[in-house]
Amino acid sequence: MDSLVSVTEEARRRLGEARSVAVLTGAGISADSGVPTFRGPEGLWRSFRPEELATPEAFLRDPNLVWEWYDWRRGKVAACRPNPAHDAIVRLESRVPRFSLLTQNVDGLHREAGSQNVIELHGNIWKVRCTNCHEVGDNRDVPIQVPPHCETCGGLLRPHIVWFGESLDPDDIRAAFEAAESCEVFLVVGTSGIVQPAASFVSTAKRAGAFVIEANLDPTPNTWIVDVHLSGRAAEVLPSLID
Ligand code: BJW
Ligand code: ZN
Repeated sequence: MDSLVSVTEEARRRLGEARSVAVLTGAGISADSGVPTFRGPEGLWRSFRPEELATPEAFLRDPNLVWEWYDWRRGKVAACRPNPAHDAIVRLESRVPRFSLLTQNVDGLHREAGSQNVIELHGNIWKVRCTNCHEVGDNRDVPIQVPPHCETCGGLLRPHIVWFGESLDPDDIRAAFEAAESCEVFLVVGTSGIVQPAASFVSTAKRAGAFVIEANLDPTPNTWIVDVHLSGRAAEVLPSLID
């Protein structure tokens, strides 16, 4: 039977030798910074119903309610800093010739840590989009005026975030699948692996021949297809895997 040490060593060796790496992250990597996750015992979906807050229908019904929820979350994220897992991914990017970071997180902590080639699949909590003229802009107001309006046309602004039932940016999806299909090592960190299409990048990478490493506190639906599952907190597992 493989010992934990040899499995971890194999993962480290593969990552150390790879010339192309793609990383997929989820809420678990930011949990160590204090950002709430969605699922699990302390996840947001324990206290809030996604269909009332994270769908276009919910926003049409009650934009103020949705904005108040985002205002509360923006306040929480504003108090959080990148952790050693975000920092380790920055170091990984600096030494790998072809590197892509695909994140489902909207908190912006990867860029704040210094990651360069980042695709924010589900948008960014510090961006707003006009429902009328569709212009996207930055807004870091905490608290934000509820509801906020577009400076250009006066239209109602919404969070620049991908809600359930909405399509991800087609260019992002294309780039993400391309990264998953062409990398030698695919590292998936802190995601429950149930939200599509992001969850499917893991099996795409595996099918295309990548060595797949998962780092998570718990097993996920992806665990049975990955080559190595490293159990633990991202802020501890990633630095020891990457450095
Ligand atoms: C740690 C840790 C530590 C904790 N260290 N680890 C195919 C089949 C079925 C359904 C669909 C399908 N295709 C599309 C759908 C519908 C839907 C979907 O996937 N639903 C599923 C729930 C079944 N997908 C969509 O609607 C997507 N759009 C789309 O596909 O458009 C085309 C289409 C539409 C409709 C039908 C068909 C096609 C859009 C998805 C947008 C997701 N948006 C959200 C909310 C954004 C709001 C916001 O942030 O304000 O994005 S949902 C929420 O989940 C958020 C996250 O990015 C996303 C993923 O969550 P994540 O990151 O995995 O977090 P958690 O909390 O779930 O897990 C945390 C993990 O970390 C756990 O595993 C812990 O163990 C671990 N952990 N602490 C390491 N310290
Ligand atoms: Zn506008």
